[in-house]
Amino acid sequence: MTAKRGEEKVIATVCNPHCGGICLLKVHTKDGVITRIETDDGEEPQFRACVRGRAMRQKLGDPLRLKYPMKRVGKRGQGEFERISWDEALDTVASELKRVRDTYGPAAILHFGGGGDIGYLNMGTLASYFFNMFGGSTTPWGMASFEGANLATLATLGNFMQCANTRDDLLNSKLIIMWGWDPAVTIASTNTSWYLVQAKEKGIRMVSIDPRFTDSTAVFADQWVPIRPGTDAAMLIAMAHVIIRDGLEDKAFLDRYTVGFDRFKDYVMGEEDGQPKTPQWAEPITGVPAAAIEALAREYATTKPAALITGISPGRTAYGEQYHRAAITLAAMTGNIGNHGGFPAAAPGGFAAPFSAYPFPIIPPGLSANPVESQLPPRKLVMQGEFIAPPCDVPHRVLVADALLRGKAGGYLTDYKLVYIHTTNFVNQFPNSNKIAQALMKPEFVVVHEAYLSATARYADILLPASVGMERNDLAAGGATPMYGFAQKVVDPPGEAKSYVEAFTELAARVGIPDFLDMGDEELVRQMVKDNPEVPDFEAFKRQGCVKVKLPEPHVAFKLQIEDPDNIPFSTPSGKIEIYSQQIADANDPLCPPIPKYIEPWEGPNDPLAKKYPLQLITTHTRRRVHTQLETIPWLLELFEHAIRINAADAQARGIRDGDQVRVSNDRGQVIVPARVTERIMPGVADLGQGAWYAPDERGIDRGGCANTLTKDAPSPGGAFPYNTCLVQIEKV
Ligand SMILES: Nc1nc2c(c(=O)[nH]1)N[C@H]1C(S)=C(S)[C@@H](COP(=O)(O)OP(=O)(O)OC[C@H]3O[C@@H](n4cnc5c(=O)[nH]c(N)nc54)[C@H](O)[C@@H]3O)O[C@H]1N2
Ligand SMILES: Nc1nc2c(c(=O)[nH]1)N[C@H]1C(S)=C(S)[C@@H](COP(=O)(O)OP(=O)(O)OC[C@H]3O[C@@H](n4cnc5c(=O)[nH]c(N)nc54)[C@H](O)[C@@H]3O)O[C@H]1N2
Ligand SMILES: [Mo]
Repeated sequence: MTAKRGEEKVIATVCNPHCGGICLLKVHTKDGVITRIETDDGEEPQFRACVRGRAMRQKLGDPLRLKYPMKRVGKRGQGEFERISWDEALDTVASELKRVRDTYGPAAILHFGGGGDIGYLNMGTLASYFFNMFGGSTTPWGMASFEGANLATLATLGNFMQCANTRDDLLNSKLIIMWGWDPAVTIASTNTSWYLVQAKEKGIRMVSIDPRFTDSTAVFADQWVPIRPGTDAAMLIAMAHVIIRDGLEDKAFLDRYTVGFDRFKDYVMGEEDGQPKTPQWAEPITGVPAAAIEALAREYATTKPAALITGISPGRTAYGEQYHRAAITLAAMTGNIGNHGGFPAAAPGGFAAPFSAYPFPIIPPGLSANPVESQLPPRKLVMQGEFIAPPCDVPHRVLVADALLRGKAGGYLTDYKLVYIHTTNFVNQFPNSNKIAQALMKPEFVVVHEAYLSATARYADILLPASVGMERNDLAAGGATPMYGFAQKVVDPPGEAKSYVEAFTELAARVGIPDFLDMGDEELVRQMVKDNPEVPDFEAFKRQGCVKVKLPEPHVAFKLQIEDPDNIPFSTPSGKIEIYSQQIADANDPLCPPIPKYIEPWEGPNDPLAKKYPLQLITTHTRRRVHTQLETIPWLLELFEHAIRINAADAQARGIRDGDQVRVSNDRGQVIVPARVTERIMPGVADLGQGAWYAPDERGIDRGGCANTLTKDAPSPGGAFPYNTCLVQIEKV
């Protein structure tokens, strides 16, 4: 760094480690070491960092950081490595890539990435660019966070990335329904909680629908409605029944802006299948009293404007896409789309503001296609305007372990021979960790490009050490609170760790990709904002660490379509909000119907498996970590104990007391963790926070308490990841 020895420097940067927030950090350094982190105390809205952002300096110096390239010395999976040079590491990776491509074809290279530290340059897009230029790869599809929401929103509203109002618009609501949404913990865009505090001060009523009495419920809500996981579509559809029965639907809105309401109405009222979807029908399914469903339905339909904020977690269930489709339909029925104070009931973290940055300008469009995919027929259930639309024969991410294990013989496109994993902790974060760990023993060669000795890194043949935020430059752009962040380099990475830009540029040269990138990361950030009127002064952007985008009024998604429907259609095939989706109908899958329906999830209370495993497990995002990241930070370990949270009645029936060690198990695996006995979760449901580090002992019992040791590796028909559909038993050990 340029400061003199002993001199303190303060550098502005942003923190965006995949929590959905982008916050300002003012980082004090001395002699190249971070000494203190402050946050935004400037003009409103301030992008104040949370406890994780302020603890970030312990992340950089973590003893589990990978500092040097390494090669495996013991058996794969044992985690024994020996330091090698970058030259040896890159030469080996380059020759293996070429060997596998030339021997088996590029589809035999499975490239798996995409989470991590999500700046534009380091989120994995660069890796896709590399593989596309290299001749292609198999790139599994499906977004863990919200694939169900993606399908539902594209099908119904024709857009996914821009379907949220900016958070300041919440102050225009008269009723806010937090449906499976806990922004006090999950951030869901910087400042969401700040606006909710203001909404509370303003007296705006808030209701929380959640199996847990969350921190957001405790702080913001006037009412808590506990609901059985995976049954949200049933409650929403029963609310639709009340609204139709009482004639409360906004008929003018439905006539003008939607198609297919009559088909939905027939289903709801029982014309289609003889079963009216009344609150009494939904009560035994959802566990929510019919009177509460009835009251909320009437309240939502008669309080205008009202914001139904649908969290994405209820959509991470079997048939989770139906929940999102039903919610958007309800927002349309009440005329709460495109108006101030309403909300389209689509994925809430969307990129709300009319940003110019989203396309990744450094990738020439013609070169960004994957040659392996261009040759395959399209998937059946691809919606018009889909952002990433891999064809059929490319495995869903939930099925990668199965694809590796069974390959061609199991009906997959090919036998996968080389796996390149980056920006994701595959073993830990995808369903059925034991199966993934087993599957990673199969390929001929495994590269893990990582910053930590993660559960996945243990399976590498070659480990490439990556730098993390604050050790390199990157661009971040925030949605529901509009801003750009300069994720600026503050200190050097440890040892020989390198940024993606450096590593892929060097790897590209070795495999013979000419002109991959000819500039460093700061210059790339400059290029990305070059023509962006919202970032007129690059030097000021760098100095201040962020640009707060000032909008003349809160941004409301789909306002233009609602104000001028004759000239500005929705981007659906019909130009309208599609309650009935012909695109979905064309795929002809009875388990993904063209109107939103409640389909009983597998591994629910009525599944025969419930006799053996009677508790429904949910796997929430916790305040102590971001997925598996930050898990080893001592300050954060003090904040929140990793434990299974279980209702007092279920604990008592099992002789479990608060703090007891318990075994949580099903046919896929076992974890041993402490139990927290609480009234803050409904009976019959248990919560094991996702992201704890997978650590099987010699008997295969996961002592780290990773949620995915228990979850099932089956995607929902519409692509949703069923992380919250999982039956378990809990017993005292
Ligand atoms: N601190 C922290 N913040 C994060 C993350 C993190 O790891 N840590 N991860 C970030 C990422 S990538 C994402 S995608 C988001 C995820 O954000 P969310 O998906 O919103 O987070 P979750 O904690 O899974 O779930 C939110 C709430 O939904 C409830 N819930 C679970 N299942 C159901 C259900 O079936 N029905 C209903 N009604 N409610 C249900 C849970 O009890 C929880 O209170 O969070 C982001 N923010
Ligand atoms: N049971 C259960 N499982 C879940 C969820 C759930 O709700 N329940 N949520 C799912 C969701 S929403 C998500 S988004 C996923 C997240 O899943 P992942 O993205 O796999 O989770 P992370 O722990 O963030 O893993 C990112 C990895 O990238 C590494 N990394 C960080 N920065 C860099 C970098 O610049 N370069 C490289 N190469 N590596 C880097 C980190 O060290 C870390 O190991 O988890 C999913 N898994
Ligand atoms: Mo996510």
